[in-house]
Amino acid sequence: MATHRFNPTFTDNVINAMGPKTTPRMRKLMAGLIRHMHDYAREEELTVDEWMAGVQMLNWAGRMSDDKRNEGQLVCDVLGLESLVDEITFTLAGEAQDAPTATAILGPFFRADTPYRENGEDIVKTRPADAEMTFMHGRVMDFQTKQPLVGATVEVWQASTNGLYEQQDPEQVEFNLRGKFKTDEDGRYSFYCLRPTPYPVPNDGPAGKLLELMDRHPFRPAHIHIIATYDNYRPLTTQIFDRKDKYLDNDSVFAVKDSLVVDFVPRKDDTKAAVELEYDVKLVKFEASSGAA
Ligand code: MBD
Ligand code: FE
Repeated sequence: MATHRFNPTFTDNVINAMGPKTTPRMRKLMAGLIRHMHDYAREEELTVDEWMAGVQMLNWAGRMSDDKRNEGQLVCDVLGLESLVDEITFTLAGEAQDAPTATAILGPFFRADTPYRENGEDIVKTRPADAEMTFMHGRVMDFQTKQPLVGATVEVWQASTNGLYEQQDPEQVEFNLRGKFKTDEDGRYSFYCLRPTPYPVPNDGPAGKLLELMDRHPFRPAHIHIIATYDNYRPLTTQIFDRKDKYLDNDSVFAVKDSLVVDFVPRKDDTKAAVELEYDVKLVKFEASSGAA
């Protein structure tokens, strides 16, 4: 059976070492992981030095990670794994013509404890000199009925124009460029934010090293992160991207989807913002879902 010149029973021995108390899912996931890792090592004839370089990368990612830095996730992101898992998990929801809002990856800069803010509030608490202020607004609605969802939560976060999220940057006040909003009686949310700008993912760690070794740039297209939730609806994690951005076709973490590309347009009669973005979020009710929730 083995088409290679290495010990033909080795991989099965490792897989079969799992005991009877392993859950079926764990047995399947680990067997697949072991089989693919071993096949990979045999196919590439991975040397001890090359394998150890990978181990050092993993250890480096671990040492670098804390509550402000998730390097393991970023390594997965530059290798496309988080975007692939996102696609696998949400494929059924994202394919129809009139589709619910598509998902995109969470990324390493989400913060669980972001405060609620009032609709119309400015999330730019530390304002960069080159800020292009944006009024973002829209509705959250039921994907099928198009009825507004009153009291839905819309959580957003974005990097500043220097390419840093607030937890990466001691110059920004805590929770700058983050906020949670509740939709009003018409299902509407609104806030002022920055027009997002493209930036490099942190490349001073193993993710950056991997990008360099693969001769790839670290840039992400300008984006705003969104999580929208409502009782009995499938929670949505996504990102929206500026159509004018030059990195749409080569995002360093492979997260762009056509339906998530949006247009910022000039805003009239508002001294607080030069551009605006209207964006409606369409959520899927759990019972109405055809796919795996
Ligand atoms: C980001 O800002 C981001 O959104 C993702 C997904 C990965 C790295 C940096
Ligand atoms: Fe991001």
